[in-house]
Amino acid sequence: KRLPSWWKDGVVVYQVYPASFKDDNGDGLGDLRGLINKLPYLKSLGIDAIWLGPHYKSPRVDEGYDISDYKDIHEPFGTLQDCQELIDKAHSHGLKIMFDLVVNHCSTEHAWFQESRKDESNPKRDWFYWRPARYDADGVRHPPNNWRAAFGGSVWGWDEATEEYYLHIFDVTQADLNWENPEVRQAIYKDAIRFWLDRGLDGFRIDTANLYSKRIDFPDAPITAPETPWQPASDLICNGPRLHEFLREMRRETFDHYDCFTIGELPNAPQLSQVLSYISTDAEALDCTILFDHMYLDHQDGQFPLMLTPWKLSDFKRLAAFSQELAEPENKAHALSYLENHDHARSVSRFASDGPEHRVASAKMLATYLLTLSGSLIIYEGEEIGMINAPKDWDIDAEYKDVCTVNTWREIKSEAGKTKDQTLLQRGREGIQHCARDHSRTPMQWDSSPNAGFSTNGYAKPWMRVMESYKEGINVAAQEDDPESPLNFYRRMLALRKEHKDVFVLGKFDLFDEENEQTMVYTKTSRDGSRVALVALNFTSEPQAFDVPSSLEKKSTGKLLLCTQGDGADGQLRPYEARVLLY
Ligand code: TEU
Repeated sequence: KRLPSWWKDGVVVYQVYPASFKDDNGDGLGDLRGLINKLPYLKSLGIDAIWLGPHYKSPRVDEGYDISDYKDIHEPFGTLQDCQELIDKAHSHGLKIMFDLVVNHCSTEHAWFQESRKDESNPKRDWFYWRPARYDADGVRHPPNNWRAAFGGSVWGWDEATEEYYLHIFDVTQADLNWENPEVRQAIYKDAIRFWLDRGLDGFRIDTANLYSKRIDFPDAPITAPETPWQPASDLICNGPRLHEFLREMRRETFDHYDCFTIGELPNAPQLSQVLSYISTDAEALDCTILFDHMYLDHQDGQFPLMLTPWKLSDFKRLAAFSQELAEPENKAHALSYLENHDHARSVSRFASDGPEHRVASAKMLATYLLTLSGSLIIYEGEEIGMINAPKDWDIDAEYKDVCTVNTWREIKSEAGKTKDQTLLQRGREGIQHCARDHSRTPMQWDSSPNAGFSTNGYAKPWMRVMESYKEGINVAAQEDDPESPLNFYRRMLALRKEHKDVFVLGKFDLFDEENEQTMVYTKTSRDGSRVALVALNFTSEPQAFDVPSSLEKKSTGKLLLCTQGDGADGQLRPYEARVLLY
């Protein structure tokens, strides 16, 4: 049985992307010392915990999601000793700290894979999925099946020396670990999990947690992208036959022995019953999940990832209601919400407006939404100052670094070159400019000094270009001094969330006017029914009327708890306004 849990009542987790948070040693890359020095800042926000993105030893082809040693730190980030100091200092500030657990795959530079690829009789050969080639009638070699890798191309990497293919769902340097082999599972539990929990870690955000078990008969995926040889195969890759067994075993052998929190990423798990089968307390698997569907509202991965598609507020609302449903007591589960992370572009740019006129209002409106949802939340670095997407004039070839963007852009250019399809090129560019993962990975904007004060050394060239928007008030120092800034709004909202925990953290979520494409109106009701908060959000640049649900009109008039624009006396919501009333 689990030990008592620090997260059970709902916590706010702040995600730090180590490369881009704060550079202390002046090499242009963030580091652990930079983060340690910023702990007082994080504490001042009113958050409960930190989730640190992968900081382990890694060639960083996929920014650290390609780990070459689970028990060591990426050298430019610091040492094991720095990491211990980070854990201890976070605790002394009253903050919990979680790391990323990336064990569906490891880097091909990991000693396990290096051994495995030596020869077919190596004791670690079976630690990865090695399969022979298929040959067609003309004797041409083909991979074992037609699955498309997440970052493009086949999921099978050819090994010249042993003349076999190995499986990689992501990049060719991210080899999938063979979870079917019990030795592999034990090695993961020991090196990647217990090693850190024994050093005082408070939990993990678990990368791609529903990929550990896949269809190992490796059938071909149905052809849904006929223009290319490689087919999307999520249904064969995710939620495989032994997944529940693996997740339960992992928990029994590791997490159950510590007071820790597990947030599992579940791509491609759209059904409530399926999600609950992983996160309800009865499931004894994960504590909660990162859901994905709302992150794909404005783009689709078809033949190429990142192709824009118009999104509807009504769909956004429906998905919000879906994830809040997890917080209903009969589901015996814990809800978790977020609008940003290192895999998605900035929410102000995607879901509201990042033009100078509306971006502050937009950031506060989205904050009001997120911070009034039940359960736990994740806030991503820079979200609290309303950081926006990179400007459209950034050259994709020069400034975008993400392996997914780089591969996608290369494929699109090559296809457009062959077919002379200018529209494809244009659509590809627009998708990247709006939705690429790079937008959330630019350096954190701390002040108005060169490069936004990201680096102690203003002359160091940051690993990714810094956005000029730091000169326009999107930086921490400028916002500290402004009571109306997004930063101070987040602080106030985090305090209000705690003060009215019964409605905001624990309350029941009810959506009104679901089909309205301009405003989002919902109530949060305390479980004893005695208190109700009405939240009204304007997602447009025009004033909008909103209706108070008739059930509330009968009650006494609501007391204005907050209004992000004006005095809240208008009958209408101003552009991108958020208003909360208490009944
Ligand atoms: O992401 C998993 C995931 O399924 C996606 O959101 C992924 O970013 C998308 O398929 C790319 O097109 C996790 C990590 O968050 C991500 O940064 C890693 O790249 C990925 O796993 C592999 O470890």
